[in-house]
Amino acid sequence: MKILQFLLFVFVASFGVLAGAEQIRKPRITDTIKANIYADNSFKLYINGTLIAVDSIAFMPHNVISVDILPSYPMTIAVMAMDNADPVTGLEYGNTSIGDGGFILKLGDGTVTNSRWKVKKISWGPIDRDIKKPRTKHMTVPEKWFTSNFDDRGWVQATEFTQQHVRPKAPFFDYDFKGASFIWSDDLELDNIVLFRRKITKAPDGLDRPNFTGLSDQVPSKGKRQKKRK
Ligand SMILES: [Ca+2]
Ligand SMILES: [Ca+2]
Repeated sequence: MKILQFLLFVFVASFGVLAGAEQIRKPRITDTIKANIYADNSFKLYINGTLIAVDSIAFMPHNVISVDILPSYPMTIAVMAMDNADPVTGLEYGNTSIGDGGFILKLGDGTVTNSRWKVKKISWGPIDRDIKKPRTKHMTVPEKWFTSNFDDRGWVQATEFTQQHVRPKAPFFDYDFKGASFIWSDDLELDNIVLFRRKITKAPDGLDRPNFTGLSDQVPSKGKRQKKRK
């Protein structure tokens, strides 16, 4: 009988260990990766259907947004990028000139912008570069365009532009964008609002990171306590 009790104890204990192994721990700041983003002139960034970052400056000066994100794969990145342009004329600086766009992103897992990203133009003008009688065209933004399951097969590949072409301003050079390319639709000047999408199936740097999806639906394990600093 005692042997039976012992076997039962071993079984229950093993089950507990196994269950504990599957239990998610609390994520730490070291589990996050940095997202560096620069847009001429502004952007909204969604990851896996959730709004993650918004450019804090709509027009000028040109700025970098650098935020911590908690990655989970597959990762669908969706961006609305906007050049500064009057919606009626497509022009800027008091309807006197055609401005140009540009978008670049690098994540701490090695994800970068390039021509593998998909793009769709939403708003463009002045049509035919006619500054005297400027006209613009606007498409309806597709419903749920930023979600993981959205079908972007009808979108085209983004066009890469050189750094010399986009001419990023400070503080672009203070952040890590190595390996990333500036992207837009094929018309950097006339297309004023564009949408981008890219699905990353696994981290480009090959690192195996824990998946903290659904963290709020369960009790995380306590894990090792970190020593308090005096
Ligand atoms: Ca423009
Ligand atoms: Ca611009």
